[in-house]
This record gives sequence, C-alpha cells and structure tokens, in this order.
Amino acid sequence: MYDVPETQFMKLYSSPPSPFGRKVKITAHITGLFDQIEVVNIDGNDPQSAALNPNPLNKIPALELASGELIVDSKVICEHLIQQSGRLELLPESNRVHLLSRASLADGITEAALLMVYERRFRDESQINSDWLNRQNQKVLGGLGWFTENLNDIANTPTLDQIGLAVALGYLDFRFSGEWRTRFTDLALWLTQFQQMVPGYQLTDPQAHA
Ligand SMILES: N[C@@H](CCC(=O)N[C@@H](CS)C(=O)NCC(=O)O)C(=O)O
Repeated sequence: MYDVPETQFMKLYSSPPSPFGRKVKITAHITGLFDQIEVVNIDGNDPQSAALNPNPLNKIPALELASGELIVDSKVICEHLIQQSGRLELLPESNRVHLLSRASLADGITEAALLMVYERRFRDESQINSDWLNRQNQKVLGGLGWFTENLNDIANTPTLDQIGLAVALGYLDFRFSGEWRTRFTDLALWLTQFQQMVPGYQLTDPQAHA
C-alpha cells in the first residue's frame, strides 16, 4: 500500500471583485505561490455561498493552510506568503514598521472606498447618508494626497505597501470609474509603471474576471 500524499494546497476564500482578495492574489503571484493555492469564490450576498467561508467574521479574504489552520486579514495573509516563499524583499525586516504603516494607509483608502460602496449597496436610497459618504470620500482623497507626496519608486520587486496602493487605485478604477485619475496624475503614472512591472496586477483585474 502507498500512502496517499496529503494535498499541499492552500485554500483562498475570496471573490473576483474583492480588493483585499486581489492584494493577496497579487502577492501570491509575485512570491510564486499562486499555483499552490486553490481559490474558492465566495459571494457574500448569497447565504449558501457565504456559509462556505470559514472566517467567523464572514469577511474575505481568508486563507486555509494545508494543515487546516485559518489565517484572516489580507495583510497577515500576505505576510504569511512572503515568509513562506522567502521573498523577504517584499517586506524587509529593516523597514518593517515603516512599510506596514504605509500599507495600512493604502488599505485605509480601500476600506473607505469599500464603505462608500456598501453604503449605497446595503441601504435604501432614501436612507443613504451623504455625510457618511463625504466622510469616507475625504479619507480616500486624504490618502491619495498623502501618497502623491510620499510616493516610492518601484524597485525590482514591489513592497507590500505598493501592492496595497495599486489595489486601492484599481478599486477606485473599478467602482468609481477612475475619477481620481484627473486629480492625481502622478499616482496614475505610478500605477502604469506598477502594472508594467507586476503581471499579477493584470491577471487579477476585477473588470476582466468579475
Ligand atoms: N481588514 C480586512 C478587510 C476585509 C474586507 O473588508 N473584505 C470585504 C470584501 S473586500 C468583506 O469581506 N466584506 C464583507 C463584510 O464586511 O461583511 C482585510 O484586509 O482582509
């Protein structure tokens, strides 16, 4: 009798439009681990599909390791992939807190944009709170302004914060018709560069795969 080898596959619970899921997928492409991941698409609006998500918070992305351990939160999942692949240049130890803080700012843009989408999606039109929408929009604009002033060149491999920024901009393209591009031209140029250097960005384009 032969032992049946245990599957080494990790399972990524995500969905094509999810920006935080996209961040994980791009990181998986860069670190060369994408082929070891089975992507399980979750539709949070469909209770049957949502029930497949092992994350008790019912958020995506969530990563289930081959051992069964669950890892939640995109930044933590990305860190796991970086460590597992040994591609530590995506988050160098010497610069870790600085880059994680930048990554949190990028995620904050995505989060604010996502809350604006949810405000319109989950409320009756008459209940949509325009003050709340403005508040989130100010965060998006504040974040984009900050990155315009603090833009880092992309080296051979992008760092985690740069992946997060590209995903935030991609989400604004996807859900807000790229309105940011006329006001933040430096960021638009930067994103073109990122896109050219990181094939995983195109491969995870929500407009192509939604
Ligand atoms: N901080 C989390 C945020 C994840 C998140 O908000 N995901 C969205 C989809 S992109 C979600 O699952 N939303 C459903 C909900 O909040 O109920 C991360 O970085 O993974």
